Amino acid sequence: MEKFPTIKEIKYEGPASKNPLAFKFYDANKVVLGKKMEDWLPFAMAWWHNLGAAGTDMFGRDTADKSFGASAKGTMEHAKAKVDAGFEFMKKLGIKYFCFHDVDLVPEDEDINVTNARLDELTDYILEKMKGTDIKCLWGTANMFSNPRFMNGAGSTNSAEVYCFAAAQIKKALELTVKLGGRGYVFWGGREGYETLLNTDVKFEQENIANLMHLAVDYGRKIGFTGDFYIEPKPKEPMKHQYDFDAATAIGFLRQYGLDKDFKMNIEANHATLAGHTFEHDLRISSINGMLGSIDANQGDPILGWDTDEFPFDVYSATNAMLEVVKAGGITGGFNFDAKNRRPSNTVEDMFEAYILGMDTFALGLMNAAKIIEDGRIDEFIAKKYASFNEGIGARIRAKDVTLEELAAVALEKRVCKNPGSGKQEYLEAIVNQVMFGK
Ligand code: XLS
Ligand code: CA
Ligand code: CA
Repeated sequence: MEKFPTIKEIKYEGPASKNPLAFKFYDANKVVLGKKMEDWLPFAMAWWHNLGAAGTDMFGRDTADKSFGASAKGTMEHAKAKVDAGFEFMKKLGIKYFCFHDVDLVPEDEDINVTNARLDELTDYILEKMKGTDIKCLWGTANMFSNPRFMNGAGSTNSAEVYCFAAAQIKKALELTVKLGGRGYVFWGGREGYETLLNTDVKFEQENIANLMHLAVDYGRKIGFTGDFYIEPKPKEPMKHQYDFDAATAIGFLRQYGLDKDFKMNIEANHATLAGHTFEHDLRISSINGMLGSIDANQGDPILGWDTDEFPFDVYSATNAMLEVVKAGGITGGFNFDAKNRRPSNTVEDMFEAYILGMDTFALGLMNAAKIIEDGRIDEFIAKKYASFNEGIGARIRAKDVTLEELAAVALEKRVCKNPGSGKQEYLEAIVNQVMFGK
């Protein structure tokens, strides 16, 4: 039985269409810069938001019905109804990947063995569903932040017993990721941080997190996981200080503890902006370090200072992000819509329209990025901006063929520094607008 009987397959109808249940810009087979849109943009459904989040917030209860026809929530019947709904949803939108936490899939029992048995049963059911489709897991992860046992952290906990429970969850989630053909495995350190130094040994906690990651890599490789491990940086929320503040911090951590060969970044837009960066900044930092892995495609709200997980709508941001992705040659991960409908958007149509919005926004971002690259003026400007390093003393600086005394001598001889050259930001921004909106 269909879970969304009123919704047909979502098709591309082009920019003039007024059908809310059609793509205006995402045209899976359209070739952009030599590659199909669907290959540039491997979209993924986030199990937790799409099949789980029903509008509950700090002040009010659910506004949407996400029972998907099950007689009671929090049952295996409901867990299976979510699988049915999820697969129908992905098929109707042409989405080929999903991301999950262990506890998104099944109701968690007090006894971890009961939960694990449920996970086995449910992932068998998912495997059945996958047959005859090209839908796969993008990445899996263990939720080590909701259960009260993780109140002082998981890898960073004070309790060796809690650390074992974290290990058990990671072990299981890795097995499930492999079982479901996952490309990646995520560590988002939801409780890996602290509120006050009065009760925290930061060095010890960070070493313990790194040890746990090493154990996860060893086990993952042992059971045939060939994909990437990811750290998903976030500066705060739920903790005041989170260890994986942003891409630069997480990359430093990985290098410090010898984890950089197995790990890349999973960059979430809303987390980058919470860290006081732009989305594209964290993508650039990841990519220049060879660690651009996957993307959690969402957006925050500049007026609200928290993790609002909105569907991406900001075309400028998507354009800047896609410039990074295209210049990196694409990503081996995907674009996971870690986003939820606004609380009053509580219908089934809203669920589909949200994904259409997100997919169209990134399709626009991709097409704009291609146009900006093809236009060439911005790249040309950047090349010219640094041209003084192509000859003379500049070329010698690049070749690391100078001493500090020699450099100083050049300055002393010139006596006064001439204008170093305009940054021309407004000229460049105008090019972006012209490329985006000009005919
Ligand atoms: C929370 C994070 C989380 C991760 C996966 O802010 O975005 O959902 O993506 O644990
Ligand atoms: Ca995320
Ligand atoms: Ca988020």
